[in-house]
Amino acid sequence: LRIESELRQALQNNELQLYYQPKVSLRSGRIVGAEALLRWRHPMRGLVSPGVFIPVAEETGLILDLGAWVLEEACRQVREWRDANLIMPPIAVNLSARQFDNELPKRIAAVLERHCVQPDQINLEITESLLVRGTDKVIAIMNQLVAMGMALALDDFGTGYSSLAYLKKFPISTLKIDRSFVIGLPYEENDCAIARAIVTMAQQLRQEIVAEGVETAEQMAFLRELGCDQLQGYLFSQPVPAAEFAAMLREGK
Ligand code: G
Ligand code: G
Ligand code: MN
Ligand code: NA
Repeated sequence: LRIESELRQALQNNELQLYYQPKVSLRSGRIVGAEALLRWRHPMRGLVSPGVFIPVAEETGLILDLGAWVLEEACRQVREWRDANLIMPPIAVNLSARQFDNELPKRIAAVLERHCVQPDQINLEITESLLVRGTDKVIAIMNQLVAMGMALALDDFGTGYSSLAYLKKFPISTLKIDRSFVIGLPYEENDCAIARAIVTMAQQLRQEIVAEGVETAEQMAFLRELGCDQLQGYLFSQPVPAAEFAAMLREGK
């Protein structure tokens, strides 16, 4: 309960911040995107992890206000970067399943318009739980977002209940292999088999594939060999504040 009320205040007191973690092309080694990740600078507790407060926000419904703030802030930032003449790859924001209602496409369109941001500058990351609830209504909302020009990525792939059938039904252009399967590469046979299967399937479905949580050069080499498109992880960079991310781009990374 305390976290909930403090989180409400955090929204008003500017205690929230977005960090950006680069996504890197395995072909060119260049930054080709970033994921925006929420951070909370609590005046007493210091940096509070989203692993702690996102579940509370999900439970209480506060995730709707947080999610709206994240979209607004990401668009504001993209606009600021553009005004500074930085060429930005797409920035991905995480969407909670709870944000997925009929009004979502309209709400997102309004935020994009307010900041004069093109829809292909913002990607949306969704989780498998949304697909499992996957009614025709959810598919219709996704199709509207895609029709607006937005790309959808499926986060944490492999940890939930999604199957081949789901992947065919939903207009998803990118799969993100969950960190838990990347950890054991290239030494754990099971992780290798799972990673190989996911990449092969994604290629057949013409989806881009991003490996999460890449920490070692060996993992990277294995993923490149498999034909994975992008990596995200500490090997290249942790999530960093906006100014640091912009500096990385300026250095031509
Ligand atoms: O950044 P970190 O690995 O600590 O994030 C922990 C969890 O919080 C991850 O599962 C991540 O997806 C989630 N998360 C981070 N930022 C956001 C956000 O803006 N919205 C939602 N819904 N989840 C987020
Ligand atoms: O659930 P989601 O994939 O949105 O969350 C991404 C989370 O993974 C972020 O909290 C981020 O800080 C974390 N993360 C990103 N790269 C790495 C990594 O290489 N190793 C580990 N252990 N965590 C990572
Ligand atoms: Mn994510
Ligand atoms: Na993930």
